[in-house]
Amino acid sequence: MKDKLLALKEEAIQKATKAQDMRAVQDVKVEYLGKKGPITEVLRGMGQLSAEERPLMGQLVNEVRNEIEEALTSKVNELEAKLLEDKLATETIDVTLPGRPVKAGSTHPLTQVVEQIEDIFLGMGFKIAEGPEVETDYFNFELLNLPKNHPARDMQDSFYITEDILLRTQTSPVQARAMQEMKGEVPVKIICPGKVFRRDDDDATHSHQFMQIEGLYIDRDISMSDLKGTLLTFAKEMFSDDQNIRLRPSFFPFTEPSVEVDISCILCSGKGCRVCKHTGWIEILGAGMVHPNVLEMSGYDSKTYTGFAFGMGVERIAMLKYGIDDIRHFYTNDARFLKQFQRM
Ligand code: 2U9
Repeated sequence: MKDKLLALKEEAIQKATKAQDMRAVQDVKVEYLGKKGPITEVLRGMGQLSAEERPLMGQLVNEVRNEIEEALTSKVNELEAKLLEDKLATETIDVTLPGRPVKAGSTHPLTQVVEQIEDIFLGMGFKIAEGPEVETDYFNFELLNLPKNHPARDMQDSFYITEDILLRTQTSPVQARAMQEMKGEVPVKIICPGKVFRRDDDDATHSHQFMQIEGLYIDRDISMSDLKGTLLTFAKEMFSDDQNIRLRPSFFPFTEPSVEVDISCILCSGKGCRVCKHTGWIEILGAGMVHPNVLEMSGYDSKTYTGFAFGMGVERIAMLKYGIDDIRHFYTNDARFLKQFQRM
């Protein structure tokens, strides 16, 4: 029996050593150490041995089994190491290969124009203020010298949520809020970019939602010439250094006097063309000196302080700067349009 066991051991170890893959190792294990294998059979026959022989044979069976198991484990380790080696050899990464291009998005052209305008005014010492898009009638109209019954408050012109709450029709309420927070302190020198909403039929030049940037500068001795200098600097930096501006009298309830501001035509430099309707000028914004009522209502003594304010539609500025002929391009998200504004 002892010889038989030793012969089995040699046979099993030889087969384990020769195994080419995990499957073959498993087969050897099942063949020699499995329930129906020869070693288990020897163990079953132990009962027929004498009391002296039994412990010796038991010890030998254990040794044989351990040695076979060791041979199997060592084979498994060897095969695993080889598998890893093969994998590393076949899966090497060529770091010199060009990468796959990542499709990057880009900021919306309107956002880009807002940022350009912000940079220009930040350079002149303005700060940026923001406020809610859903406003009360009080901040949107009342504080801006548009009392009840004013035609601009017509239900047909604005998106009312309740009788007293609406989507802001301009960013001016942000300035009114800023003035109240400043509690009569000066200077108030802010620009307010943001979305505004008006009940309008959309066409090539009108949109029921658009972006505005308004500005406000209140201090002692602020005059119309400060306004003109500020807007000329803006026009030169936004369009070109040889830009000129002109102010035409106008009317807004929140400013007195009020003006409309033109820039010399960016296409024909003032000579006259189709874009400027042969006038040489293009209107870009409205402005004026803050109405004394507006100053007083938000806590500023109109005898001590004066201020200027202006407002512009961002789409209009962007359309002029980039020669865009339809405001709806900004809101229909045609990738061919948007890609032209992709920044590298
Ligand atoms: C306060 C006081 C005064 C803001 C101003 C305009 C003139 C103006 C329009 C331009 C084109 C709006 O987008 S648009 O339709 N805006 O003409 N806005 S002065 O005046 C203010 C604002 C806030 C407290």
